[in-house]
Amino acid sequence: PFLKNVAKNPQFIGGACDTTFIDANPSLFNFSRSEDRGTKLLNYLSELMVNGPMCDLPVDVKPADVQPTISGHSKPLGSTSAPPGWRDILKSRGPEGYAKAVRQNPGLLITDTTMRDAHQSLLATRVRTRDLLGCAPFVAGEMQHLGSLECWGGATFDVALRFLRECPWERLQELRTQIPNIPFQMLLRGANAVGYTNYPDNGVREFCQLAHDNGMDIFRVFDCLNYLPNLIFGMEAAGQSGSVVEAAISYTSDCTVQQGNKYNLDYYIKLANELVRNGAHILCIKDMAGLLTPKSAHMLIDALRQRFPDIPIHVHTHDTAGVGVAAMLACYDAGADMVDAAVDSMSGMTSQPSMGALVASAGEVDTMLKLKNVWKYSDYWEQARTLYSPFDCTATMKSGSSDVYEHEIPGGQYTNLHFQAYSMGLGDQFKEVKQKYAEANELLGNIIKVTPSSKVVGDLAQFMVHNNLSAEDVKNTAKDLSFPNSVIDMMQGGLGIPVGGFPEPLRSDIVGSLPTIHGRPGESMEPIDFTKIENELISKYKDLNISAEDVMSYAMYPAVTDEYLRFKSQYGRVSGLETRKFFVGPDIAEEFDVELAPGKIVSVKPLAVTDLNASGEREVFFNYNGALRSLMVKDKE
Ligand code: 3PY
Ligand code: ZN
Repeated sequence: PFLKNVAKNPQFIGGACDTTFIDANPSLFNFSRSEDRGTKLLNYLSELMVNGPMCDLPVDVKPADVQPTISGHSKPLGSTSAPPGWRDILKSRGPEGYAKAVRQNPGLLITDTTMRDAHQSLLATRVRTRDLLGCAPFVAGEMQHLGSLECWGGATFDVALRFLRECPWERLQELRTQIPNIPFQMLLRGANAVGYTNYPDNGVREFCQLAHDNGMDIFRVFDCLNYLPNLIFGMEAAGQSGSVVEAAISYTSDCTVQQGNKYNLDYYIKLANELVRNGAHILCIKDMAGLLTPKSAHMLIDALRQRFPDIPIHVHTHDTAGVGVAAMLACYDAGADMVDAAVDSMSGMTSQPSMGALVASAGEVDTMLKLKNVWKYSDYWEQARTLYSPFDCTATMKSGSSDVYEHEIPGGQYTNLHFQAYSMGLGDQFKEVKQKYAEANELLGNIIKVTPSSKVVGDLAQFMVHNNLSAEDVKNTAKDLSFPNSVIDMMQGGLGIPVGGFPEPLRSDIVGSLPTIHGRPGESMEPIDFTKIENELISKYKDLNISAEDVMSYAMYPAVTDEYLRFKSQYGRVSGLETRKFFVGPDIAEEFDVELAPGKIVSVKPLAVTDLNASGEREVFFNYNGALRSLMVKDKE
């Protein structure tokens, strides 16, 4: 636009200009409103430079100024040159054939959770697609014997749209292109899909199909109450898409305690039996809080192995108490085929146990992974992690803690609650929150606690802390208390029913005259009208190409997706920006390239931000691809 303005200026065309020409002609910088990608990008950068980060940085530290690198394999390999991996087996033999091959594999397969659960548990789920892609060629080229790569689902879907302003579907597509040889695995919250409440059946079915069509291979399906109808429904939705169905039993309590424990060994075996009968390709024990000890892990896996000799068993855990590697080795010893690990620099505490430690302990031959590659991969993440230091749980959390055996808080939630308490300078409150969490769980009938039921228990615990209520107070005054909505909804049956039901009279006291849902909630919900959503989005965002994926994002998260599309329409695609610049903006005089669209690279250098003018604005000057550009930005201070 600057060049165009100059070219149209009669004084310039007439040659009558000197070095004061620019100063004397401020109108040269009055650009007509341009919709081009570059202008949108500069809009975004200048907003950050004038008004600071658009999303809250919980800790007052800047992301590091690093470009994470990995030795060798910096370029995508492409589907023909990637070495064969387990996905090639899946593609040629189908889900049953893959499951059979996993079961027949004599060693221990590792699922790498670095790209999903590890950063969900340690870095508030903030890792951007760009930094996942930075190590993707290496993963495809050197880690091809991973049994699977958990890289999608859980909280990543919501956080990508809400905070990272990027499309989760594009993440899946781009990772798929760069890692064609390792099966991708996602976490599906059963009838809650990737959300926090049950969705209508057609929503979950269509979601699974679209995820499969975009490259997802394995769905780990769980239900937050181990409610069988929800689990079976989620399994069917995943299976109908053509994917591998990994049916997950959420693990709680201590299965070695048989008496007076509703979650004893018998409970798990009966549930496993139902899941196997209903078409699971793989059986998973999902230990979301990290409660499995070597003893309980061995007992549980041994019992399942004896009972179900043909089905692959996959175990997921968190290292909160510090026993993760030992527990996973016990699982291997008892006959598990696959366990989850996170690369060393993204492991430990509330994340998964260390991949390097597992490979060293189980053996390179057994795991088919080379330690030297794990270390290179870990080096990458050690650098990449510093880009997320404002979100890193180690700002407040210095270790794991074995009191998880008492409160049973899942890994990701433990990090959140810890951070909330400590960042308010109320470290003491965390102890109280943990105590109340255990009490709230008992009040609600000792339920399975994993997203979203864990959030309900957490909400009740915080409600009790803030209102200074004991469990007895809650029971005695339930009719008069204004419970959090999540608690009321769960008591109405919105998430399904836990084993043994919810305790009475508390349930009735909380629900009062509100209706109760009978049976599987999704069944009685009005189907999602995808055509209506599509039409609405097309007419609202005329400048965007609304895709089936956008429509699905909207169906899952209407308000969040609406805000994401509004952002995209205003600022364009920001996923090409380096992470530090995305979060806090660039420094003055820092020169950098941005990939605006695949293959379209532009060069940017911020030159100056002016003082505030009379209308409360600042002017931000850039050198953009060699041309001078400036934008006026309202200072919100
Ligand atoms: C999620 O649902 O996101 C989880 O990670 C549960 O463990
Ligand atoms: Zn987990």
